Amino acid sequence: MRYLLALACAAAACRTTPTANPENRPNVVIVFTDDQGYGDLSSFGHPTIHTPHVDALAANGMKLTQFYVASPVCSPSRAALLTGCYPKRVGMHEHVIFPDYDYGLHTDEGTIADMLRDAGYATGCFGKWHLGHRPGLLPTDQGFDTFYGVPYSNDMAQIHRKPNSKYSYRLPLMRDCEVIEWEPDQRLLTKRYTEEAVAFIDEHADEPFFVYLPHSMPHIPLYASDAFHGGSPRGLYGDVIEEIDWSVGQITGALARNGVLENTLVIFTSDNGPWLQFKRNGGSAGLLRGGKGTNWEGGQRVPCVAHWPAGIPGGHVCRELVTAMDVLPTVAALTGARPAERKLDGHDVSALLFAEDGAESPTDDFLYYTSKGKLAGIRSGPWKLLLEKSELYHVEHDVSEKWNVADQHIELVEELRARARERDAAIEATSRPVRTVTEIVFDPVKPD
Ligand SMILES: [Ca+2]
Repeated sequence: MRYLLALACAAAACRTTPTANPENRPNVVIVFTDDQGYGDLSSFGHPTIHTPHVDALAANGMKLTQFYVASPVCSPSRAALLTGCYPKRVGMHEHVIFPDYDYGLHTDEGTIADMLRDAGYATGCFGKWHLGHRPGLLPTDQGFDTFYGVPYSNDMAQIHRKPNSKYSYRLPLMRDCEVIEWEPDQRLLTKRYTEEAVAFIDEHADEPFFVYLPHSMPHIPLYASDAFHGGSPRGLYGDVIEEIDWSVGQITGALARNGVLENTLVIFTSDNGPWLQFKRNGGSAGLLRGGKGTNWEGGQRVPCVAHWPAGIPGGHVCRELVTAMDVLPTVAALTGARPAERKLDGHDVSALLFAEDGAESPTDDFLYYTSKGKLAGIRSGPWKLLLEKSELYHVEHDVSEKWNVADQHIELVEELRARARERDAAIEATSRPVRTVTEIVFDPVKPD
C-alpha cells in the first residue's frame, strides 16, 4: 500500500497530504444521482442549471467525458458500481427491483463497502438503495455500518399511484433495518440524506470512511425543498439539480471543516441517463442521443467528476473510456483494500485519475445491455456496434450517433458482433446468482 501511495504522491508532484487519517489512506465519497443526464450540469454544458459546487470539483479535480454506467436503468447500474462487475455477472441484469420482488444482490458478492469495511473504514449509505429490501439484502447486509434512506425508487410510493394499478406500493424511510417513517415528505429527501451524511462525516473524520450517497432525485416524481423550489430558470428539474449541488457543497464543506477534504476522493456521477418520456421533468443528455432505458449514448454515458486534491491534479479532463465498474478496483488500488476473490469486470484506472502522460483506458471492449439484460452492443475503441439493427457509429467523431456507417465497414461489423457475443457468452458461463429471500422486513404492497 505504501508503494501505491508513493506512486500517487509522485503523480501528484509530491504534494503533501494534510489529513486527520494517520495511515494516509484516502476517504471515499460517492455521490450517485438518479436519472441525471449527461447535459444536466453547468460544467457539462447546461446553459441554465447552476451547479457551482460540482463544477468546482471538476475545476479542481477531473471531469470525465466518456464515463459509462453498465446499464441504462437503476438496479443493474447500482449492482455494477458496487461490485465492479457487469450486472449479468452478478445476476442483477434483468431490470429494476420492484417492491414485491423477493430477490436482491447476493451477499456473497463483495461490494465496495464490504471491501472498505474489511480494510477498517467506517461505511455509510445515505439515500436510495434498490438492490433488494428483504431481510439480509439491505445495505447493512452488504458492507455498510449504517443506512438511512429508501430501499427503492421514489415513484414506488403512494404519491405516485397509477390509476387502475393492481398494487399501490408504499415507500418507507429506513434507518438500518427499521422502517422509521412511511411515505416521507419527498421535498425533504435530498436535504435529509445530506444532513445524515454530514453527521456521519463529522463523526468519523478521525478514521478512514466511505460515504455512499445515492440521491433519490432527480428520478421522478421531482421534489425540491422550499429553499430551492422555484429558484431555477430550468424549472422544477433545475431546482432539484441545484439542491443536489447544494448537497455536494454541504459534503465538501463538512470534509473541509474536518480537515479531510485534501485526502478524500469524491466521485460525482449518475446511475443512468435522463428519463426523456417525462419531457420537461426529465433531464437532458446534452449532445448525446437517447436517454434512460436505451443503449444510445444518452442512456449510459453520464456526467462524472472526480476530486481528490492529494492525488488528482486539478483541471484535467479525462476523455478516455472509464466505466462505473472501474470504481471498485480503482478504490482498491488507492486504499490498499483487497477486493473479494471473484472475477471482476472493471479495471484500476488510477493512472487516468493521476493524469499520467499517455495513460489509456484499460477497457478494450465495453458491452451494452438492454434494460432487461439482453446483449445490445459493444464499444471498442471509438467504434460502437448496436446489434439489433447492425448499426455502427464512430462515437468520437459522431457523439450524437447520427451517422450509421455499418455499410462502409462490413468486416469490422462482423468482428465486433462476434466479439460481443463471445464476451457475453463468457460472462453468462460464469455468472453468479442473486439471492432470494422469502421473509419480509415490511409489507411494501397495500392492496387497493
Ligand atoms: Ca436511475
